[in-house]
Amino acid sequence: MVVAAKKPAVAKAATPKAPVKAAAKSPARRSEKTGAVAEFSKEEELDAYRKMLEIRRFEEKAGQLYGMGLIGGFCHLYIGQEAVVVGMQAALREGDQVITGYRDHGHMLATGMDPKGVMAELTGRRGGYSKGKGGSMHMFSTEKGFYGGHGIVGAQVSLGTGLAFANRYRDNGNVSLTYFGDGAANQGQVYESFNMAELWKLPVVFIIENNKYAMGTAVNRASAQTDFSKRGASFNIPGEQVDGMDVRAVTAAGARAVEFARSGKGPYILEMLTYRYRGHSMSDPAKYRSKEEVQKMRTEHDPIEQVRARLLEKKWASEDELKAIDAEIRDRMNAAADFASADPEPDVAELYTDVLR
Ligand SMILES: Cc1ncc(C[n+]2csc(CCOP(=O)(O)OP(=O)(O)O)c2C)c(N)n1
Ligand SMILES: [Mg+2]
Repeated sequence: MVVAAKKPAVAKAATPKAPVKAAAKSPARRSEKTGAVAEFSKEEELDAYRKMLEIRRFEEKAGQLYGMGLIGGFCHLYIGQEAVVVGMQAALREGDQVITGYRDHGHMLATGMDPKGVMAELTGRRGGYSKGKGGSMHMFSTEKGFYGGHGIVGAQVSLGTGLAFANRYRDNGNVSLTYFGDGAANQGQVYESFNMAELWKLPVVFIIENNKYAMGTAVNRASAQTDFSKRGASFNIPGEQVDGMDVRAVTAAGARAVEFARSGKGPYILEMLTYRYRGHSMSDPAKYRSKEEVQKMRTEHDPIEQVRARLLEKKWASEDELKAIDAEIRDRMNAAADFASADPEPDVAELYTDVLR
């Protein structure tokens, strides 16, 4: 595979003057419904830049702590997929819920959970969201509307549908964002959930994060239907494919889907075409894809680079200003890591508290 020459491809693809032309290069990556990519204001671009960078820097720090032996067990990084959660979160309002699988740090940060509490949970410390007893895959914050963090592939889909059922029952107007992967999309309970969600017109948006792999298995080796936006067809659930590397496309599709669900029309499926740069978990031999493939996505489709290029191109921010934002975020993530390294582990007396027996 040929590696594309450095950055320009991203800068060019992201040039605001020619978004449609750029998107036409890979039609499958555009929102099927609208075709066009919504423009962002300066504030929206800066906000997306900050939020995506916060997730990226958090994850890089988590990767370092894992390498230092401070994080044990599994740790699944979200690097590369940041535009999905940041774009979707923009459509939510207080009271809405988010639920996902084990690749969950980005979702938590997007809902506004504190990086210190998330990092301290990764290192198994008292100040962690689950008091240091849950780890990477098991964190919750009802305050921020985050319902986990689930290690059983696909399990969150029926739970997320249940959240939507409760919303409907209580008639509170809230929507459940239920995220799962391309691999999880082949689980049986997903389809039982789809059936009930459409039958009872539940306010749930199913977001399938198609990052092209389930552990080391490529989508086309495991899925008979690789267009996941069509997976609800036999239940009459509408779906669309979205360029999950372009935060503007995600934001526009997210707003449409959430509005659809909130207005009582029932569930909606968004297939996010995205990519993870790191391994499945920290212990991934990465033999199932080439370095060139990863590099090509990084140089041509990186979600943060796209925003950065637009900000510079439109002169909405200077290199120095963007560097200052980055420095401030790095400081906060370093502080989170310091806290997560210094905070004590849970007391032995906590062994049986908060545990279902
Ligand atoms: C029910 C169940 N089966 C198998 C596993 C092992 N497993 C963990 S992650 C994973 C792959 C899931 O891939 P995908 O849904 O695409 O999510 P991604 O990791 O790409 O975010 C598998 C098979 C599991 N945790 N639960
Ligand atoms: Mg996957």
